[in-house]
Amino acid sequence: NLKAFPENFLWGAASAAYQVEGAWDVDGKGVSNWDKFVRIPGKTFKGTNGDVAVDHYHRYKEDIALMAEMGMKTYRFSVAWARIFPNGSGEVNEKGLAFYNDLIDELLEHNIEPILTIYHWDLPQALQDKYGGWESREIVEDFRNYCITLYKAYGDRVKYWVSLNEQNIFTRLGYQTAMHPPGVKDDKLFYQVNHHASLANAVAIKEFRTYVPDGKIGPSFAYSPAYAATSKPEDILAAENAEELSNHWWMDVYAWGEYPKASWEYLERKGLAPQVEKGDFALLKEGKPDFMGVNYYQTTTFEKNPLDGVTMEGTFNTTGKKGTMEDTGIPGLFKTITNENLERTNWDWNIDPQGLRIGLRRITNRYGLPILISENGLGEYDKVEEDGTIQDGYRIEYIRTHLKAVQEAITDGVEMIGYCVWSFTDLLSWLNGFQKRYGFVYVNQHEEGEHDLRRIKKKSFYWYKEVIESNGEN
Ligand code: BGP
Repeated sequence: NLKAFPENFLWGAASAAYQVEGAWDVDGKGVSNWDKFVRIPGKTFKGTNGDVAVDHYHRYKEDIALMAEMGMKTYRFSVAWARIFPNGSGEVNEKGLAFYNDLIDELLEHNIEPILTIYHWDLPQALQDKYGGWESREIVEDFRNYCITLYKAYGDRVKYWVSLNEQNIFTRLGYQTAMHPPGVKDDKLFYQVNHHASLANAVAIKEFRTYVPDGKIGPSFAYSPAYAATSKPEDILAAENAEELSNHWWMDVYAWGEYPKASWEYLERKGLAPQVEKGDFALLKEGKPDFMGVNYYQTTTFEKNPLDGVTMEGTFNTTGKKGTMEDTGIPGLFKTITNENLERTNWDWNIDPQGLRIGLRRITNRYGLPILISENGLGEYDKVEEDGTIQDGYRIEYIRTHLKAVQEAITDGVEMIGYCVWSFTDLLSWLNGFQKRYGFVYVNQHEEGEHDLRRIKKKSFYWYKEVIESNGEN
């Protein structure tokens, strides 16, 4: 017997500014690191950029009408920093502020609870140029100022806030694999950048208490629970090392203001531990979140990694062809392997609903914080049939099984705030263009050929509508 979903459970979907808005240079918006990065040849699938994306900037009313038709209770979106501060700091762009103002009002008019993500990867390029963006501590003050501006502008109406989206991913892809801006491979810098981002996260939360005292805020962490490849003790240790250095390294800092011990010692020995200044840990402890935002897509399975083994530089599958994922790891600590017990998508992401239940329980037991699933979903090729429909039964199956895992976790005692599917409409996949789709609503947007951006409800749209109507009983 499973417990029911809570009564005010936030059923929703999520997006990010760069992936949906388009209008990249409209109404005074400044250039972001992504606007620049996508113009470097070979960085994204067929050189796709977000200049237009799915043009949500101009079509948000149409998109919100579709959300309302579906009965969505919440919509998680992000603010483009460079719309508010074209140069990252300094003068506010009133037109940028007005856009999100209108978006928020439109959501509230349709009884959709806004969840606002402050930072979902698009950094004003001016700050990258000025002091290396996250590489400098200076960013903490600019981030503080940006946050306060948002709190003052929207804090009266927006009650749920996400501070940083997937700090572990944007720093890893930006500073270990060079797949995201600024396209660097530098392990030492990676940990330093993360320290700055954690400080910024803490400052965001600290200021939030003053400006939005009745709101709730937390980071969204990309949580991939670690499994051991075998029952060999060395593989179990590898999985523990990975859980600690790939997950607790961030979540412990969010929840407790501390880095996990063994990982810290390891990085110190290697000369990779970040430089910490006096007062940093006190500040980190002040940034305790109200909830842990969890973006869950898959688990990762680990085995022992020899001292001359693979590094974190290995790249992801951005080809859409199964079997093109590289193994990654830290020599001496752990390395990833393909879990043959699990199905995989065409992008080699394993499908593991039970891993979600396991992960939710681990977070609850370790941190005791309520959880918002801020992303979960299936990226696949979608096809418009001759009759104009999109039969994405595979997506329904993915979400249905993951929702069951959520309900099992609730039954296990996990406190859940809501569940945001990635994504509502199709949108730009950072490195995979428009071929890898996640939405309930198809958008006729492609790299080539005819693309009029029209919206088409997929089969999953009608299914999720019923899920929401029945509060998850469907
Ligand atoms: C998460 C990001 C999202 C989204 C999603 C799907 O890591 O927070 O922005 O992109 O992953 O990723 P992808 O588009 O690479 O399949």
